[in-house]
Amino acid sequence: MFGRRKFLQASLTTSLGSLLSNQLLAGSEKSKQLLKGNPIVISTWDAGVAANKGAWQVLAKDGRALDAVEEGVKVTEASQNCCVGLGANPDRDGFVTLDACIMDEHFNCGGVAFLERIKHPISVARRVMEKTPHVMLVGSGAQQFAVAEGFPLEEQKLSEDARKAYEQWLKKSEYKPVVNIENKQHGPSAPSKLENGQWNHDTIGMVAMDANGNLSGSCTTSGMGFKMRGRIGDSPIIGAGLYVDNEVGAVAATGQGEDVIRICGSHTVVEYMRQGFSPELACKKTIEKISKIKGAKAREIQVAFIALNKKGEVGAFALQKGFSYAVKSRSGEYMKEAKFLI
Ligand code: SD4
Repeated sequence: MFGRRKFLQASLTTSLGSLLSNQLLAGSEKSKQLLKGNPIVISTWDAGVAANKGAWQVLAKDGRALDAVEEGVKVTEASQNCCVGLGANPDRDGFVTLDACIMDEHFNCGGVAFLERIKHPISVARRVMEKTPHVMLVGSGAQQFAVAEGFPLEEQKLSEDARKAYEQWLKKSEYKPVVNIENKQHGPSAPSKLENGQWNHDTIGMVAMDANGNLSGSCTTSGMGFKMRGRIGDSPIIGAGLYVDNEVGAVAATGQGEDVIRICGSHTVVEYMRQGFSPELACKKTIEKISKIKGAKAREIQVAFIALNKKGEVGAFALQKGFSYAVKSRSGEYMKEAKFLI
C-alpha cells in the first residue's frame, strides 16, 4: 500500500495533497496509484468532527466515498442541533422542513427539499438518485416517496431546544407572510445572527475521497431558521449546495443559500479548480464573486465553501470570519478556521 507509512508520519495538519504534490505526475497511471489507499473527508462547521468520524467508519475499511458521505451526515441528522435534522429550528410557521442532496463519482445525484417528518433526508436523496429517473423530489411528494421506501414518518413535534428558540423568535417577530420577507427592507425578518451570536443558519456539507481515489459529496440542512414556509435554500440543489466532478474535485457550500444559488456556487468552485486553482483559491474566487454582487450587503450574510480536489488537497474560504471546517484522513484529524474576505 503506497504512502501509508509516509502518510502516518505526516503532522496532523499536513494535507494529503501537499504531501503528495511533489510526487504526482498529473493524469499518469502512477499518480492514480499514489492516491489509492489515502482516503480523506472534509465537512463544514463544528458538527463536522463527529460527522467525519461517521464517514471514517466507511473510508477506513476502504469503503466507497458515496457510502461515507451518507453515513457521515446521518450522524448530524440524528443529533440534536439547531440546523440539521428533525431537532432543528422550524420555519416561521413552526414546522421543521429539511433539504438534502447527494452526488457520486459518476455524476449520479439526488435531492429532496421541503421534506417534513423524515429523520434522514440524505438517505431519501440517495434513494431518489438510485431508484427514480429523477434528480429531485420536494414536499409531500418527497415524503410520500420516503414512506413508500420504508422510512418511518416521525411525529410532527419540535425538539425542546427548537420550541424554546421558536418561542423566543416569535416574541420579537411581528410575523406577517410578506413576499421577500427575508429581505430586511421588506419587513420583519429572521435575524442574520441568533441571540448567542451564531449565524442563523448552519448546515452539514461533506465531501470525501475514498481508497480508490473516487469523490462523492453530501449536504443536509433544515435551512435558515424561521424561514418563510416553503423556502428552499441551496443545500438540496446540485451545483449550488454541492457538486462533484470526479475528474476535478468536490465542493459543498454553507451559508445564505440564496446567494449561493444565484452563482451556482459549488459548481463554480469546481470549475475554478478545473482551471488549476487550489481548493482554497477556488473557494476564494467564488466568494469574491458573491461579495461583488452583494456590494455593501455582503456584510449582512455569511457564505462559505469547502473543497477537495482530485489530488486529495483540501481548502475552504468564507465571506466573513467565523466559519470552521473539519478534516479527517489517515494522518489524523483537525478543525480549522477558514480564511475570510471581509
Ligand atoms: C440554506 N445554505 O438553507 C443552507 C443552510 C444554511 O448555513 O443556511 N447553511 O441556505
